Amino acid sequence: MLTAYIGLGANLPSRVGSPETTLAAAAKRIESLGQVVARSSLYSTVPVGFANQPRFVNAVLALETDLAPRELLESLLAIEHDFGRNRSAGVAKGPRTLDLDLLLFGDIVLSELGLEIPHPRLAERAFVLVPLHEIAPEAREPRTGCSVSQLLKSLFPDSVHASDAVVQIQSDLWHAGTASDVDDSGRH
Ligand code: PH2
Ligand code: MG
Ligand code: MG
Repeated sequence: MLTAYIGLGANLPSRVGSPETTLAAAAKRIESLGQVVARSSLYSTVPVGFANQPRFVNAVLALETDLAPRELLESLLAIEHDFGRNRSAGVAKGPRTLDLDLLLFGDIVLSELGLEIPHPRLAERAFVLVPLHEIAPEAREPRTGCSVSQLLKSLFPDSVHASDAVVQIQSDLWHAGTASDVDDSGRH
């Protein structure tokens, strides 16, 4: 059993509703892959890489699972697909209904076709590091041995809170999900 940290992101509505609703429903689906032991808050984040698109909603979950890396990846891709993610139509780093990224998985270091663990851009991305830091400041990036807390400090030597790049959202819908009363149609 290993702990996986999974990044969730969305900036377009899906069949179940707004990005916030999609993330709540996706989190519920991820619960079927093991035990979700922590979930960050939701954050409204400035788009990185392709500026002309709506702000994202991002969050990170901790999942304890017996799945192998490739099985976990395939399961995450299936959930993305279920919420309308269409990889063939999109711009790289462009808008999407749901993105699920495997950020860390125990201390596994792996680089295969379509699967790199830890996530190669983890240390550069405030929209990943801020929610990850909220739930796992002591987790380590196994390639460098750096903790999430150290990575965040290197990215923001001063304070991340001074900008509007990553802003925490209060969401009853998201927190209601911890009581497992949101189904994947987005209804309570
Ligand atoms: N995902 C990307 C590219 N840019 N920007 C934000 N704010 N949040 C994301 O999840 C995101 C992004 C590629 O997956
Ligand atoms: Mg991504
Ligand atoms: Mg992705």
